[in-house]
Amino acid sequence: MNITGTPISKITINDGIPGPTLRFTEDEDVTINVTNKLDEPTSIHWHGLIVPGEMDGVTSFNGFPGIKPGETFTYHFRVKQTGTYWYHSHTMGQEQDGLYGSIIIAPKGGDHIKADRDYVVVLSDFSEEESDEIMGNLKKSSDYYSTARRTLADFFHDIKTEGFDKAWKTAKEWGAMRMAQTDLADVTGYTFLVNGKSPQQNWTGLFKPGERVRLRVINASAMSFFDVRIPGLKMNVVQSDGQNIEPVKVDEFRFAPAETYDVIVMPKDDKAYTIAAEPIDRTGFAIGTLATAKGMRGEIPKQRERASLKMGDMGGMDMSDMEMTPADMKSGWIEAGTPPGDKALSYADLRYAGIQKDQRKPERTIEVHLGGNMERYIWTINDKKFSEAEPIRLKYGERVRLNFTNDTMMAHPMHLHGMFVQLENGQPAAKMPNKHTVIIPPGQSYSVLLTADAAGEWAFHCHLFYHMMSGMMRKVVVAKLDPSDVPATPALAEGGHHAH
Ligand SMILES: [Cu+2]
Repeated sequence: MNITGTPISKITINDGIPGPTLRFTEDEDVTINVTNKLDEPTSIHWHGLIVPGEMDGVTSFNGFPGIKPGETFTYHFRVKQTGTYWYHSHTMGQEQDGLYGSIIIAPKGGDHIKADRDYVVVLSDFSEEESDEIMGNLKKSSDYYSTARRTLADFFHDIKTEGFDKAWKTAKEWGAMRMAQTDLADVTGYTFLVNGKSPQQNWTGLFKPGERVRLRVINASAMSFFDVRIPGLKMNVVQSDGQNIEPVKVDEFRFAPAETYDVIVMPKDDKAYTIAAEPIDRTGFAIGTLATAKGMRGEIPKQRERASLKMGDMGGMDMSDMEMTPADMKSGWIEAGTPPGDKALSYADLRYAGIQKDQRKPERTIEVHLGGNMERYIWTINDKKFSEAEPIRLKYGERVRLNFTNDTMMAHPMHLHGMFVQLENGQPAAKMPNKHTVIIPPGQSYSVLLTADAAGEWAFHCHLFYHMMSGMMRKVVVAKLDPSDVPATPALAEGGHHAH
Protein backbone atom coordinates (compact mmCIF):
# COMPACT_ATOMS: atom_id res chain seq x y z
CA MET A 1 0.00 0.00 0.00
CA ASN A 2 1.11 3.54 -0.64
CA ILE A 3 -1.12 5.90 1.29
CA THR A 4 1.35 8.27 2.90
CA GLY A 5 3.98 8.47 0.15
CA THR A 6 6.00 5.56 1.52
CA PRO A 7 5.19 2.13 0.08
CA ILE A 8 4.74 -0.37 2.92
CA SER A 9 3.32 -3.84 3.50
CA LYS A 10 -0.14 -4.02 5.00
CA ILE A 11 -2.77 -6.74 5.23
CA THR A 12 -5.49 -6.57 2.60
CA ILE A 13 -8.76 -8.37 1.88
CA ASN A 14 -9.37 -8.99 -1.83
CA ASP A 15 -6.45 -6.57 -2.43
CA GLY A 16 -8.04 -3.64 -0.62
CA ILE A 17 -7.98 -1.60 2.57
CA PRO A 18 -10.71 -1.60 3.61
CA GLY A 19 -11.94 -4.96 2.34
CA PRO A 20 -15.08 -5.23 0.18
CA THR A 21 -18.47 -4.04 1.42
CA LEU A 22 -20.53 -7.16 2.10
CA ARG A 23 -24.17 -6.67 1.15
CA PHE A 24 -26.76 -9.00 2.66
CA THR A 25 -30.53 -9.08 2.91
CA GLU A 26 -32.39 -9.73 6.13
CA ASP A 27 -33.28 -13.41 6.64
CA GLU A 28 -30.95 -14.74 3.95
CA ASP A 29 -28.48 -17.54 4.53
CA VAL A 30 -24.98 -16.41 3.74
CA THR A 31 -21.78 -18.32 3.10
CA ILE A 32 -18.44 -16.55 3.28
CA ASN A 33 -15.26 -18.42 2.40
CA VAL A 34 -12.22 -16.83 4.01
CA THR A 35 -8.89 -18.01 2.61
CA ASN A 36 -5.84 -17.13 4.65
CA LYS A 37 -2.91 -16.19 2.40
CA LEU A 38 -0.89 -14.78 5.31
CA ASP A 39 1.93 -16.68 6.97
CA GLU A 40 0.20 -16.39 10.36
CA PRO A 41 -3.23 -17.45 11.69
CA THR A 42 -6.18 -15.15 11.08
CA SER A 43 -9.90 -14.77 11.80
CA ILE A 44 -12.83 -12.58 10.85
CA HIS A 45 -15.35 -11.34 13.38
CA TRP A 46 -18.68 -9.95 12.13
CA HIS A 47 -18.98 -6.93 14.36
CA GLY A 48 -22.54 -6.38 15.61
CA LEU A 49 -23.98 -9.40 13.82
CA ILE A 50 -26.00 -11.82 15.88
CA VAL A 51 -24.55 -15.16 14.77
CA PRO A 52 -24.01 -18.56 16.40
CA GLY A 53 -20.92 -18.59 18.63
CA GLU A 54 -18.86 -20.81 16.35
CA MET A 55 -19.38 -18.28 13.52
CA ASP A 56 -18.38 -15.26 15.62
CA GLY A 57 -14.73 -15.52 14.69
CA VAL A 58 -12.92 -15.30 18.03
CA THR A 59 -10.22 -17.94 18.16
CA SER A 60 -10.59 -20.47 21.01
CA PHE A 61 -14.10 -19.23 21.85
CA ASN A 62 -16.95 -21.64 21.03
CA GLY A 63 -14.46 -24.08 19.54
CA PHE A 64 -13.51 -21.75 16.68
CA PRO A 65 -9.98 -22.84 15.76
CA GLY A 66 -8.88 -19.74 13.89
CA ILE A 67 -7.83 -19.91 10.25
CA LYS A 68 -4.35 -21.27 9.75
CA PRO A 69 -2.06 -20.18 6.89
CA GLY A 70 -3.26 -21.70 3.61
CA GLU A 71 -6.62 -22.77 5.04
CA THR A 72 -10.11 -21.73 4.01
CA PHE A 73 -12.78 -21.36 6.67
CA THR A 74 -16.42 -21.30 5.66
CA TYR A 75 -18.64 -19.02 7.67
CA HIS A 76 -22.29 -19.84 7.33
CA PHE A 77 -25.13 -18.13 9.13
CA ARG A 78 -28.58 -16.67 8.72
CA VAL A 79 -28.77 -12.89 8.75
CA LYS A 80 -31.33 -12.01 11.43
CA GLN A 81 -31.10 -8.23 11.46
CA THR A 82 -30.75 -5.14 9.28
CA GLY A 83 -28.47 -2.12 9.18
CA THR A 84 -24.84 -1.05 8.98
CA TYR A 85 -22.10 -3.16 10.55
CA TRP A 86 -18.51 -4.06 9.87
CA TYR A 87 -16.04 -6.90 10.12
CA HIS A 88 -12.46 -7.19 11.23
CA SER A 89 -9.79 -9.65 12.24
CA HIS A 90 -9.82 -10.72 15.87
CA THR A 91 -6.27 -12.07 15.68
CA MET A 92 -3.20 -10.22 16.93
CA GLY A 93 -2.79 -6.77 15.38
CA GLN A 94 -4.32 -7.56 12.00
CA GLU A 95 -7.22 -5.17 12.41
CA GLN A 96 -4.85 -2.21 12.90
CA ASP A 97 -2.79 -3.51 9.99
CA GLY A 98 -5.64 -3.37 7.48
CA LEU A 99 -7.99 -6.30 7.97
CA TYR A 100 -11.42 -4.65 8.15
CA GLY A 101 -14.43 -3.86 5.97
CA SER A 102 -18.10 -2.88 6.04
CA ILE A 103 -21.39 -4.78 6.04
CA ILE A 104 -24.76 -3.48 4.82
CA ILE A 105 -27.89 -5.51 5.54
CA ALA A 106 -30.96 -4.44 3.61
CA PRO A 107 -34.38 -4.96 5.20
CA LYS A 108 -36.45 -7.63 3.49
CA GLY A 109 -39.11 -5.88 1.43
CA GLY A 110 -37.33 -2.54 1.20
CA ASP A 111 -35.97 0.10 3.52
CA HIS A 112 -38.31 2.64 5.08
CA ILE A 113 -35.31 4.97 5.37
CA LYS A 114 -35.43 6.51 1.92
CA ALA A 115 -32.30 7.80 0.21
CA ASP A 116 -31.31 8.72 -3.33
CA ARG A 117 -27.65 7.94 -2.63
CA ASP A 118 -26.18 5.52 -0.15
CA TYR A 119 -22.51 5.62 0.80
CA VAL A 120 -20.39 3.77 3.30
CA VAL A 121 -17.93 6.06 5.10
CA VAL A 122 -15.33 3.85 6.79
CA LEU A 123 -13.01 5.85 9.04
CA SER A 124 -9.70 4.38 10.11
CA ASP A 125 -6.33 5.29 11.58
CA PHE A 126 -3.45 4.21 9.39
CA SER A 127 0.09 3.87 10.69
CA GLU A 128 3.29 3.22 8.80
CA GLU A 129 4.33 1.27 11.87
CA GLU A 130 3.09 -2.25 12.35
CA SER A 131 0.79 -3.01 15.26
CA ASP A 132 3.50 -5.12 16.97
CA GLU A 133 5.88 -2.18 17.01
CA ILE A 134 3.23 0.17 18.42
CA MET A 135 2.34 -2.34 21.13
CA GLY A 136 6.04 -2.78 21.96
CA ASN A 137 6.55 0.96 22.21
CA LEU A 138 3.56 1.36 24.55
CA LYS A 139 4.82 -1.48 26.73
CA LYS A 140 8.21 0.23 26.96
CA SER A 141 6.55 3.48 27.94
CA SER A 142 2.89 4.42 27.95
CA ASP A 143 3.90 7.96 27.04
CA TYR A 144 5.89 6.85 24.01
CA TYR A 145 3.58 8.69 21.64
CA SER A 146 2.95 11.70 23.80
CA THR A 147 5.46 13.87 25.56
CA ALA A 148 2.67 15.51 27.55
CA ARG A 149 1.70 12.18 29.01
CA ARG A 150 4.95 12.00 30.95
CA THR A 151 3.60 14.54 33.37
CA LEU A 152 0.57 12.39 33.93
CA ALA A 153 2.53 9.17 34.34
CA ASP A 154 4.78 10.96 36.81
CA PHE A 155 1.73 12.16 38.68
CA PHE A 156 0.44 8.60 39.02
CA HIS A 157 3.84 7.50 40.18
CA ASP A 158 3.87 10.25 42.80
CA ILE A 159 0.44 9.24 44.07
CA LYS A 160 1.77 5.74 44.65
CA THR A 161 4.96 6.79 46.39
CA GLU A 162 3.82 9.93 48.20
CA GLY A 163 0.07 9.60 48.53
CA PHE A 164 -2.56 11.58 46.72
CA ASP A 165 -2.47 14.75 48.84
CA LYS A 166 1.23 15.34 48.51
CA ALA A 167 1.24 14.40 44.84
CA TRP A 168 -1.63 16.78 44.19
CA LYS A 169 0.13 19.63 46.02
CA THR A 170 3.24 18.99 43.95
CA ALA A 171 1.21 18.94 40.78
CA LYS A 172 -0.40 22.23 41.79
CA GLU A 173 2.98 23.79 42.42
CA TRP A 174 4.00 22.96 38.90
CA GLY A 175 1.56 25.62 37.88
CA ALA A 176 -2.13 24.91 37.89
CA MET A 177 -2.63 22.03 35.52
CA ARG A 178 0.35 21.16 33.43
CA MET A 179 -1.15 17.74 33.13
CA ALA A 180 -4.20 19.33 31.58
CA GLN A 181 -2.11 19.46 28.44
CA THR A 182 -2.24 15.71 28.35
CA ASP A 183 -4.15 14.57 25.34
CA LEU A 184 -6.72 11.84 25.30
CA ALA A 185 -4.97 9.38 23.01
CA ASP A 186 -2.33 6.72 23.58
CA VAL A 187 -1.03 6.54 20.04
CA THR A 188 -0.27 9.40 17.67
CA GLY A 189 1.27 9.65 14.24
CA TYR A 190 -1.71 8.23 12.42
CA THR A 191 -2.96 9.20 8.99
CA PHE A 192 -6.75 9.20 9.12
CA LEU A 193 -8.56 7.59 6.23
CA VAL A 194 -12.02 7.69 4.66
CA ASN A 195 -12.72 4.47 2.77
CA GLY A 196 -8.98 3.83 2.65
CA LYS A 197 -8.17 7.27 1.23
CA SER A 198 -6.02 9.92 2.87
CA PRO A 199 -7.15 13.56 3.01
CA GLN A 200 -4.99 14.21 -0.06
CA GLN A 201 -6.57 11.30 -1.95
CA ASN A 202 -9.98 12.73 -0.96
CA TRP A 203 -12.71 10.08 -1.18
CA THR A 204 -15.66 11.71 -2.94
CA GLY A 205 -19.35 10.82 -2.95
CA LEU A 206 -21.41 12.43 -5.70
CA PHE A 207 -24.88 13.95 -5.31
CA LYS A 208 -27.33 16.16 -7.17
CA PRO A 209 -28.59 19.20 -5.24
CA GLY A 210 -31.76 18.34 -3.30
CA GLU A 211 -31.07 14.61 -3.08
CA ARG A 212 -31.23 12.67 0.16
CA VAL A 213 -27.84 11.14 0.82
CA ARG A 214 -27.38 8.35 3.35
CA LEU A 215 -23.95 8.06 4.93
CA ARG A 216 -23.16 4.90 6.86
CA VAL A 217 -20.35 6.15 9.05
CA ILE A 218 -18.27 3.38 10.60
CA ASN A 219 -15.42 3.98 13.03
CA ALA A 220 -13.09 1.16 12.04
CA SER A 221 -10.06 2.74 13.63
CA ALA A 222 -7.93 0.97 16.19
CA MET A 223 -7.54 3.81 18.69
CA SER A 224 -9.26 6.98 17.48
CA PHE A 225 -12.38 8.72 18.73
CA PHE A 226 -13.67 11.14 16.11
CA ASP A 227 -15.83 14.26 16.16
CA VAL A 228 -17.69 14.09 12.84
CA ARG A 229 -19.29 17.06 11.10
CA ILE A 230 -20.14 18.26 7.60
CA PRO A 231 -19.98 22.07 7.77
CA GLY A 232 -23.07 23.53 6.13
CA LEU A 233 -25.20 20.39 6.56
CA LYS A 234 -27.42 19.12 9.33
CA MET A 235 -27.13 15.38 9.82
CA ASN A 236 -30.27 13.41 10.59
CA VAL A 237 -29.10 10.39 12.60
CA VAL A 238 -31.31 7.39 11.76
CA GLN A 239 -29.24 4.45 12.99
CA SER A 240 -26.89 3.79 15.85
CA ASP A 241 -24.76 0.63 15.77
CA GLY A 242 -26.92 -0.62 12.89
CA GLN A 243 -30.15 -0.36 14.87
CA ASN A 244 -32.86 2.03 13.74
CA ILE A 245 -33.49 4.95 16.07
CA GLU A 246 -36.01 7.77 16.01
CA PRO A 247 -34.28 10.38 13.84
CA VAL A 248 -32.25 13.07 15.64
CA LYS A 249 -30.98 16.18 13.85
CA VAL A 250 -27.44 17.12 14.83
CA ASP A 251 -24.53 19.23 13.65
CA GLU A 252 -21.92 16.76 14.84
CA PHE A 253 -21.39 13.53 16.70
CA ARG A 254 -18.50 11.98 18.60
CA PHE A 255 -17.98 8.25 18.26
CA ALA A 256 -15.55 5.58 19.32
CA PRO A 257 -13.75 2.76 17.56
CA ALA A 258 -16.37 0.14 16.60
CA GLU A 259 -19.43 2.40 16.78
CA THR A 260 -21.46 3.28 13.70
CA TYR A 261 -24.01 5.99 12.91
CA ASP A 262 -26.14 6.27 9.80
CA VAL A 263 -27.09 9.81 8.88
CA ILE A 264 -29.20 11.40 6.17
CA VAL A 265 -28.01 14.70 4.72
CA MET A 266 -29.69 16.88 2.09
CA PRO A 267 -27.12 19.07 0.35
CA LYS A 268 -28.98 21.77 -1.54
CA ASP A 269 -26.19 23.71 -3.22
CA ASP A 270 -24.16 22.84 -6.30
CA LYS A 271 -20.87 22.74 -4.43
CA ALA A 272 -18.53 20.55 -2.42
CA TYR A 273 -19.20 19.75 1.25
CA THR A 274 -16.41 18.41 3.44
CA ILE A 275 -16.98 15.37 5.64
CA ALA A 276 -14.59 16.15 8.49
CA ALA A 277 -13.83 13.57 11.14
CA GLU A 278 -11.45 15.05 13.68
CA PRO A 279 -9.72 12.78 16.19
CA ILE A 280 -10.10 14.05 19.75
CA ASP A 281 -6.36 14.58 20.14
CA ARG A 282 -6.68 16.99 17.18
CA THR A 283 -3.72 15.56 15.29
CA GLY A 284 -5.33 15.80 11.86
CA PHE A 285 -8.54 14.93 10.05
CA ALA A 286 -10.10 12.12 8.15
CA ILE A 287 -11.48 14.01 5.17
CA GLY A 288 -13.97 13.06 2.50
CA THR A 289 -16.08 15.15 0.15
CA LEU A 290 -19.67 15.22 -1.00
CA ALA A 291 -19.64 16.96 -4.37
CA THR A 292 -21.65 17.48 -7.54
CA ALA A 293 -18.63 16.53 -9.69
CA LYS A 294 -15.41 14.60 -9.24
CA GLY A 295 -12.35 16.63 -8.34
CA MET A 296 -14.19 19.27 -6.30
CA ARG A 297 -13.04 20.10 -2.82
CA GLY A 298 -14.76 21.86 0.03
CA GLU A 299 -13.12 23.95 2.68
CA ILE A 300 -11.13 22.09 5.33
CA PRO A 301 -12.32 23.27 8.74
CA LYS A 302 -9.88 24.69 11.23
CA GLN A 303 -8.45 22.17 13.67
CA ARG A 304 -10.20 22.52 17.02
CA GLU A 305 -8.49 22.96 20.36
CA ARG A 306 -7.16 19.76 21.79
CA ALA A 307 -9.57 18.37 24.36
CA SER A 308 -7.74 18.34 27.64
CA LEU A 309 -8.21 16.34 30.79
CA LYS A 310 -9.64 18.09 33.81
CA MET A 311 -10.25 17.07 37.36
CA GLY A 312 -13.65 15.77 36.33
CA ASP A 313 -11.90 13.04 34.37
CA MET A 314 -10.38 11.73 37.58
CA GLY A 315 -13.62 10.50 39.09
CA GLY A 316 -12.11 7.20 40.19
CA MET A 317 -9.81 8.96 42.62
CA ASP A 318 -10.54 10.19 46.09
CA MET A 319 -10.57 13.94 45.85
CA SER A 320 -12.55 14.62 49.01
CA ASP A 321 -9.78 16.70 50.58
CA MET A 322 -9.38 18.98 47.68
CA GLU A 323 -10.80 22.44 47.45
CA MET A 324 -12.55 22.62 44.16
CA THR A 325 -15.47 24.47 42.72
CA PRO A 326 -18.04 22.54 40.71
CA ALA A 327 -16.65 24.18 37.58
CA ASP A 328 -13.34 22.37 38.14
CA MET A 329 -15.18 19.10 37.93
CA LYS A 330 -16.25 19.57 34.34
CA SER A 331 -14.80 16.80 32.26
CA GLY A 332 -12.30 17.58 29.53
CA TRP A 333 -13.83 14.69 27.63
CA ILE A 334 -17.02 16.62 27.00
CA GLU A 335 -15.23 19.69 25.67
CA ALA A 336 -15.66 18.87 22.02
CA GLY A 337 -15.40 22.49 20.97
CA THR A 338 -18.91 22.44 19.51
CA PRO A 339 -19.73 26.00 18.37
CA PRO A 340 -22.42 27.77 20.42
CA GLY A 341 -25.85 26.96 19.06
CA ASP A 342 -24.72 23.78 17.34
CA LYS A 343 -26.13 20.44 18.47
CA ALA A 344 -23.83 17.50 19.22
CA LEU A 345 -25.39 14.06 19.49
CA SER A 346 -25.62 12.64 23.00
CA TYR A 347 -26.43 9.07 24.08
CA ALA A 348 -29.47 10.54 25.87
CA ASP A 349 -30.91 11.45 22.44
CA LEU A 350 -31.01 7.85 21.21
CA ARG A 351 -34.49 6.32 21.15
CA TYR A 352 -35.13 2.86 19.75
CA ALA A 353 -37.34 3.01 16.65
CA GLY A 354 -40.04 0.60 17.65
CA ILE A 355 -40.84 -0.96 21.00
CA GLN A 356 -38.28 -3.05 22.88
CA LYS A 357 -39.67 -6.53 23.41
CA ASP A 358 -37.90 -7.24 26.66
CA GLN A 359 -38.68 -4.47 29.13
CA ARG A 360 -37.98 -6.48 32.30
CA LYS A 361 -36.07 -4.90 35.13
CA PRO A 362 -32.68 -6.50 35.71
CA GLU A 363 -32.53 -9.46 38.10
CA ARG A 364 -29.03 -8.49 39.18
CA THR A 365 -26.26 -6.00 38.58
CA ILE A 366 -22.75 -6.92 37.53
CA GLU A 367 -20.15 -4.31 38.42
CA VAL A 368 -17.54 -3.68 35.74
CA HIS A 369 -14.62 -1.54 36.89
CA LEU A 370 -12.32 -0.33 34.14
CA GLY A 371 -8.78 0.26 35.32
CA GLY A 372 -5.23 0.52 34.18
CA ASN A 373 -1.61 0.62 35.15
CA MET A 374 0.15 3.20 33.03
CA GLU A 375 3.61 2.31 34.19
CA ARG A 376 3.27 -1.19 32.77
CA TYR A 377 0.70 -0.36 30.12
CA ILE A 378 -1.82 -2.88 31.41
CA TRP A 379 -5.55 -2.29 31.13
CA THR A 380 -7.92 -4.22 33.37
CA ILE A 381 -11.51 -5.13 34.16
CA ASN A 382 -12.20 -5.46 37.90
CA ASP A 383 -8.45 -5.17 38.52
CA LYS A 384 -7.57 -8.21 36.43
CA LYS A 385 -6.26 -8.55 32.94
CA PHE A 386 -7.89 -11.06 30.61
CA SER A 387 -5.29 -13.80 31.09
CA GLU A 388 -5.84 -13.79 34.88
CA ALA A 389 -9.61 -13.56 34.99
CA GLU A 390 -12.51 -15.97 35.28
CA PRO A 391 -15.36 -15.63 32.78
CA ILE A 392 -18.48 -13.63 33.61
CA ARG A 393 -21.28 -16.20 33.75
CA LEU A 394 -24.87 -15.46 32.74
CA LYS A 395 -27.92 -17.69 32.79
CA TYR A 396 -29.63 -18.10 29.47
CA GLY A 397 -32.60 -15.76 29.37
CA GLU A 398 -31.68 -13.68 32.38
CA ARG A 399 -31.89 -9.93 32.36
CA VAL A 400 -28.87 -8.23 33.90
CA ARG A 401 -27.48 -4.76 34.34
CA LEU A 402 -23.83 -4.11 33.56
CA ASN A 403 -22.75 -1.16 35.66
CA PHE A 404 -19.52 0.29 34.33
CA THR A 405 -17.24 2.49 36.37
CA ASN A 406 -14.29 4.00 34.59
CA ASP A 407 -11.43 4.55 37.05
CA THR A 408 -9.09 5.75 34.34
CA MET A 409 -8.51 9.00 32.51
CA MET A 410 -9.31 7.60 29.09
CA ALA A 411 -12.69 6.79 27.60
CA HIS A 412 -13.23 3.09 26.88
CA PRO A 413 -15.62 1.85 24.18
CA MET A 414 -16.83 -1.45 25.64
CA HIS A 415 -18.03 -4.01 23.10
CA LEU A 416 -20.00 -7.18 23.75
CA HIS A 417 -20.20 -9.90 21.11
CA GLY A 418 -23.31 -11.95 20.44
CA MET A 419 -25.97 -9.71 21.99
CA PHE A 420 -27.04 -6.09 21.93
CA VAL A 421 -27.18 -4.17 25.18
CA GLN A 422 -29.75 -1.46 25.89
CA LEU A 423 -28.42 1.88 27.10
CA GLU A 424 -29.91 3.14 30.35
CA ASN A 425 -29.87 6.59 28.85
CA GLY A 426 -32.90 8.05 30.58
CA GLN A 427 -35.37 6.82 27.96
CA PRO A 428 -38.21 4.53 29.07
CA ALA A 429 -37.50 0.79 28.82
CA ALA A 430 -39.52 0.48 25.61
CA LYS A 431 -37.33 3.09 23.94
CA MET A 432 -33.82 2.31 25.19
CA PRO A 433 -31.54 2.02 22.18
CA ASN A 434 -29.64 -1.14 21.29
CA LYS A 435 -25.86 -0.83 21.13
CA HIS A 436 -23.00 -3.22 20.49
CA THR A 437 -20.40 -0.76 21.74
CA VAL A 438 -20.78 1.73 24.59
CA ILE A 439 -18.41 4.57 25.48
CA ILE A 440 -17.67 4.87 29.19
CA PRO A 441 -16.21 8.38 29.61
CA PRO A 442 -13.16 8.97 31.83
CA GLY A 443 -13.91 9.01 35.54
CA GLN A 444 -17.60 8.28 35.00
CA SER A 445 -20.15 5.50 35.40
CA TYR A 446 -22.66 4.23 32.87
CA SER A 447 -25.04 1.30 32.91
CA VAL A 448 -26.65 -0.91 30.30
CA LEU A 449 -29.19 -3.73 30.36
CA LEU A 450 -28.74 -7.05 28.69
CA THR A 451 -30.97 -10.01 27.91
CA ALA A 452 -28.74 -13.08 27.81
CA ASP A 453 -30.53 -14.63 24.85
CA ALA A 454 -27.54 -16.10 23.03
CA ALA A 455 -25.93 -19.21 24.46
CA GLY A 456 -22.19 -19.43 24.00
CA GLU A 457 -18.87 -17.82 24.81
CA TRP A 458 -18.72 -14.16 23.93
CA ALA A 459 -15.84 -11.74 23.91
CA PHE A 460 -16.41 -8.59 25.95
CA HIS A 461 -13.71 -5.98 25.62
CA CYS A 462 -12.57 -2.44 25.18
CA HIS A 463 -12.45 -1.71 21.46
CA LEU A 464 -9.38 0.48 21.76
CA PHE A 465 -7.17 -2.10 20.17
CA TYR A 466 -4.11 -1.76 22.42
CA HIS A 467 -6.30 -1.78 25.52
CA MET A 468 -7.88 -5.07 24.50
CA MET A 469 -4.48 -6.53 23.68
CA SER A 470 -3.07 -5.51 27.04
CA GLY A 471 -5.82 -6.97 29.18
CA MET A 472 -9.13 -5.09 29.02
CA MET A 473 -11.18 -8.10 27.96
CA ARG A 474 -13.38 -10.82 29.47
CA LYS A 475 -15.12 -13.93 28.32
CA VAL A 476 -18.87 -13.83 28.93
CA VAL A 477 -20.43 -17.29 29.08
CA VAL A 478 -24.16 -17.65 28.54
CA ALA A 479 -25.11 -21.15 29.62
CA LYS A 480 -28.20 -22.85 28.31
CA LEU A 481 -30.12 -24.55 31.08
CA ASP A 482 -32.96 -26.98 31.10
CA PRO A 483 -35.72 -25.43 28.95
CA SER A 484 -38.03 -25.29 31.95
CA ASP A 485 -35.60 -22.90 33.65
CA VAL A 486 -35.70 -20.44 30.81
CA PRO A 487 -38.08 -17.59 31.52
CA ALA A 488 -40.70 -17.09 28.83
CA THR A 489 -40.17 -13.63 27.43
CA PRO A 490 -41.50 -12.30 24.17
CA ALA A 491 -37.96 -11.41 23.09
CA LEU A 492 -36.76 -14.96 23.48
CA ALA A 493 -39.85 -16.50 21.98
CA GLU A 494 -39.30 -14.55 18.80
CA GLY A 495 -35.67 -15.45 18.52
CA GLY A 496 -33.82 -12.40 19.73
CA HIS A 497 -33.43 -8.80 18.75
CA HIS A 498 -34.62 -7.40 15.50
CA ALA A 499 -34.15 -3.99 14.10
CA HIS A 500 -37.89 -3.67 13.57
CU1 LIG B 1 -9.91 1.00 26.73
